[in-house]
Amino acid sequence: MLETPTLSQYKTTVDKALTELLNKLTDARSGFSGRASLRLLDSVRYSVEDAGKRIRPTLALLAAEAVLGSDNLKENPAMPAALAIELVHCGSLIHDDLPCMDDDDLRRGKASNHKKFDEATSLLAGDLLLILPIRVLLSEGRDYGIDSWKLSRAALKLSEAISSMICGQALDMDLSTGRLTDGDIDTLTLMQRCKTGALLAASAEIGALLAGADEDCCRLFNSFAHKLGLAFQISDDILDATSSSEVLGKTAGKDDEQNKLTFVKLYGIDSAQALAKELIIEAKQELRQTGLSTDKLELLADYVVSRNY
Ligand code: GRG
Repeated sequence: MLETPTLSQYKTTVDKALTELLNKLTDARSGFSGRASLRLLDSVRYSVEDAGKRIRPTLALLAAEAVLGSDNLKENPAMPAALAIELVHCGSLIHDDLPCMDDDDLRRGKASNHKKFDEATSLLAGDLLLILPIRVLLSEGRDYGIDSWKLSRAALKLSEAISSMICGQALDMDLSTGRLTDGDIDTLTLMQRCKTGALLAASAEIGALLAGADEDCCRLFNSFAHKLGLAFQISDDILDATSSSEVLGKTAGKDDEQNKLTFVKLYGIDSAQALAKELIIEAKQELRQTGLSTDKLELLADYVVSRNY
């Protein structure tokens, strides 16, 4: 991700920090050791390590930088949240690929978690990655010296985003199974706002919050990232329809195959593309007007719609 040298350092840093975190969690005192959980931990590691573009943690770190006016990555107060958020995201991908959900064999260029392990293990790995991040945020945050009021607000926002994702996924399932038949643009926008937008919005908002932003500033980052989230999802729909499984690292053409309600279906590729670009322009303008924009945040916003996987 974030192929530009300016942003690739964030993926590298997050990759390394996640491995260190998982190593720490497997330490005997953490409650995860013992033969019973070895397979489960392997499954978690499989879906967390060296994987993904790390857009959400990067967004959290960049929002914190924008508030602080400093880009010292080593001391970025959003790091515990950035890691927690990526863990949630990885868990959601494991669940999303299960046969009872989107039923996909390929993820991030390799076998999806239940194909590599088994359904029960993957279900549990996803479950663990739902609750573990709250613990990570609170305990790593405390070790970072973040005050408990900020941490509890961040944990609340993260748990709200997780609830939202789950509701968005439920709506997606209702639509794709035909239980809900009146899906229109409002339904689609709501579904994606919950399923994809909520975690991206929480990333930016929590990053800002941990850096000391006030309520108004947090709201602004939330709104900025929701626009990014919608553009991100529109791009995802376009890539699903136009790219290949090899490039995407996940099965292409699934939306059509599973009769999903998508922006491509409602608007067509060209109009969907134009809408995504417009959203990014609006998002960047919003941030600029308040003086909180940075070159890196704008680079990330552009990447959301220019990415090819
Ligand atoms: C267990 C937290 C949890 C949720 C269960 C399955 C589910 C409910 C929600 C699904 C959420 C989901 C998978 C939304 C799709 C978001 C999306 C387009 C993901 C792809 O994000 P990228 O491109 O992926 O950032 P990488 O692989 O780069 O990390």
